[in-house]
Amino acid sequence: MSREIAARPAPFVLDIGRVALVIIDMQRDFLEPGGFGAALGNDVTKLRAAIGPIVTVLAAARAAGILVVHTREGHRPDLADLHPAKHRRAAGIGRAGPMGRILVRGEAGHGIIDDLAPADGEPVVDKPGKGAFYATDLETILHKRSITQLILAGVTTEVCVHTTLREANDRGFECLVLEDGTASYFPEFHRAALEMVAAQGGIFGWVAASADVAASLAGA
Ligand code: C5J
Repeated sequence: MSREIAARPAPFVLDIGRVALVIIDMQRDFLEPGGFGAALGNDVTKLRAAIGPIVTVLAAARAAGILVVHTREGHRPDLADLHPAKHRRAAGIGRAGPMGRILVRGEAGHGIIDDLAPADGEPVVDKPGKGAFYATDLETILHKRSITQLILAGVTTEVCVHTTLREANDRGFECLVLEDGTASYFPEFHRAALEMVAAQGGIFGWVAASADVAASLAGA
């Protein structure tokens, strides 16, 4: 069954049997004080605006029965999967903080915030990089379910959301990005990143409001 969602640069034709919601890195380490985002000098409160819209779309996605995938950026406790090049520019990774070792799997800070906790059966993809396809089994999970369309949400718009969007495009997925269900520590980067998606006839895909996406999922 297909439905149209109001989107930029053109309506998105949603194929309910082939779409997945991918929620990127809504982890305490990015959204709460004392984590990775804060260690890099960011105001983490700027990301909280995305939570409500994602909660709305997540509820609609679950009700519609579509695949929901969660991702988490982070590293093995021994940091064996942390490239020195990344470590040099993010020296806080692995250091002890109020939510445990920063950006390390199994620590409290690495976990997804309670509002968006994964439900039983929803795949959680752990990724060592910014993109959700690099060094993960995400592509296999999506292909096994015959997914061809992705609704992308999460943080941050210009880093992990964009990297995943670009990886997905080159793998042939149609991508719709939630304009209010993504956020950045830098509002101007958020705006520009969304513009980049829809510019040039939708060079990377579509941008839509969460309310419109949730309404389409609800009617599906
Ligand atoms: C960053 C991310 N910003 N999830 N990660 O380092 O966007």
